[in-house]
Amino acid sequence: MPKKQTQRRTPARQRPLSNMEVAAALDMLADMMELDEQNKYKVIAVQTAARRVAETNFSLQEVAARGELTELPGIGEKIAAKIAELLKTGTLAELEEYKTRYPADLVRIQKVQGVGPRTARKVWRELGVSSLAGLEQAGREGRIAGLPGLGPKAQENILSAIARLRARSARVPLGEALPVAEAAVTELKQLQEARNVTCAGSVRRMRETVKDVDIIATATRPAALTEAFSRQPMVAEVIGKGPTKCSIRTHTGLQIDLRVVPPDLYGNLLQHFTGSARHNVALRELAISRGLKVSEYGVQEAASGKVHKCATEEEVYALLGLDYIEPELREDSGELEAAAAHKLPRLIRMDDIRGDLHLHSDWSDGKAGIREMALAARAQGYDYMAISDHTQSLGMVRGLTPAKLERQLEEIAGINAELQPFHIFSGCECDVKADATLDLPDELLARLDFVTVSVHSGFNQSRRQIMKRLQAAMENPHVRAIGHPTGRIINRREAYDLDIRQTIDIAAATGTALEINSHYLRLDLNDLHARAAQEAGVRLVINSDAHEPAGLGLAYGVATARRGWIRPKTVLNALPRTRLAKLLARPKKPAT
Ligand code: DGT
Ligand code: CA
Ligand code: ZN
Repeated sequence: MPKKQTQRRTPARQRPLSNMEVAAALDMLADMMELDEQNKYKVIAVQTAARRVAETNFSLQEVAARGELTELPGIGEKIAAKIAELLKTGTLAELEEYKTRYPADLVRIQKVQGVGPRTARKVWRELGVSSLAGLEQAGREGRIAGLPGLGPKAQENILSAIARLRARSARVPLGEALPVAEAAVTELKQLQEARNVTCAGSVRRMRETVKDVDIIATATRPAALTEAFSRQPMVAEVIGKGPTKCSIRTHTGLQIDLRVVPPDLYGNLLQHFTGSARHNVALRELAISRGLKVSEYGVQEAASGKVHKCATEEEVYALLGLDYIEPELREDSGELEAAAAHKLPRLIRMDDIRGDLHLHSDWSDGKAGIREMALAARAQGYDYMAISDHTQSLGMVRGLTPAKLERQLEEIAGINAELQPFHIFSGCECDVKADATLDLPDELLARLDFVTVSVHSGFNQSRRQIMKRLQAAMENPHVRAIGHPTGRIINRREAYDLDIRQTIDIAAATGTALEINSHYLRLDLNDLHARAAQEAGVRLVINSDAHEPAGLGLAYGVATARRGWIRPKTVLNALPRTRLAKLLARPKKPAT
């Protein structure tokens, strides 16, 4: 027997699949189902399960052994069976069957923006293309343009989408990293050797994506802490371990670097490892101009050589004559100058938020009734909310027709009578259609308290047409806000081709608010755009876009706002209920 085959026959799996590997197999299955144009909801169920598995911070093997897979959120009988099969055999028969029918790389082709399953199968059947590189080459040679239903324009779009895909890094969305980071900090704090434990790096600065998680700790016995950390249940692999450092990879695939530092330097080191690198460089330069040298070993007086060790970050900044700078602002974008001049903004905080003005219910694609959403919003401590269900022309969703909206208004009035002083503002998330018309008649929009308009179609339109749509929406006197204004999905979809400067200017001129959508994959407006909007006098609204009570959180949106230097008075849903009601009772007016 040839040597190659013997090798292949060595036991298929000596090591059980990690959660990441199970998630990857489920993702692959979902991709194959999509390629095969299986039922959309079934695809989504498998994708959701993959995400749940990827987020799970304990060993699935043990859960499966106890027969408790179905107790995990979002995992039903059928998917539990698939996971069990993967854990037991290392493979999935259903997935293997798909792989006999389609080349595995074809799923990557369908993910190129503007391609999709049908075109992917077409280029494979007609051109024999089954990889991204092959698709790119076919495009360069002009062969895509010759296919039925495609043309030179489509070919050009595909080529530039591939280029963007290539440029995209492997950074993890904050919403996936932060829960893992927080769990790690909690576990570390419970170890008896631990004293202070804090997240540092980009996670602490709440960047929308992160490369890894950095944690700084102090300990009674540092080596005992790194040793104990390396043996935590969340650890899938120890990358490196020493007496004061430990790098691990969790079951979710994320890397965590733990550094144990001396207590008297905790402030210096936390400051150093929080970064950003650019903030630190600027801080060092500023220090030099004041006769000081800043490093992870302390703040040194250049003249005398005296070293100040700082147990807190506040001391580090104070020694340099600076006000304390919140981690979200540490990006070298004016924060040092502002801190020196005592002009840092009072940043918006979670407890400034009084309500949520973009919520869905089961009147469109939400999972809960209006009353249930209202009770959940009230339980968050909010004083008000707006119901903003999708409107009729949005394809997959049973959106609001004028008749449905009339009935919804009656239901809202009833619930308001019951729940006052908590208040539900009526509204909708009205589509602005590809032709720049709104999806519901003006007479109806005029009767709603808070109309948000969003772009949900025609993502590939020209900048001119996109701007025409946004302009038409904002110039409508009944439209109070633009939802997820750029349409980007982090790591998955580029923004449509809008002119952000012009969007902000029109928002200012018309008195329309722009949303910071708090979904961790949206987060648009982003930090920089939000800051520019605030400077132009535009109001922002930080919304969850929740489709169920569990989706109500605004933490990522508020973090984005803080990174954008946003003050409470810029934020519409930081207004008390009566002031917001008054504002909405009056016509929109331009920013002053
Ligand atoms: P990322 O890429 O999402 O992990 O971003 P960070 O900021 O967490 O970067 P990371 O993990 O490479 O380093 C953590 C912190 O350590 C960083 O924010 C500042 C500090 N640091 C790392 N490298 C340098 C450097 O070359 N110069 C300075 N001044 N600080 C650095
Ligand atoms: Ca980092
Ligand atoms: Zn939307």
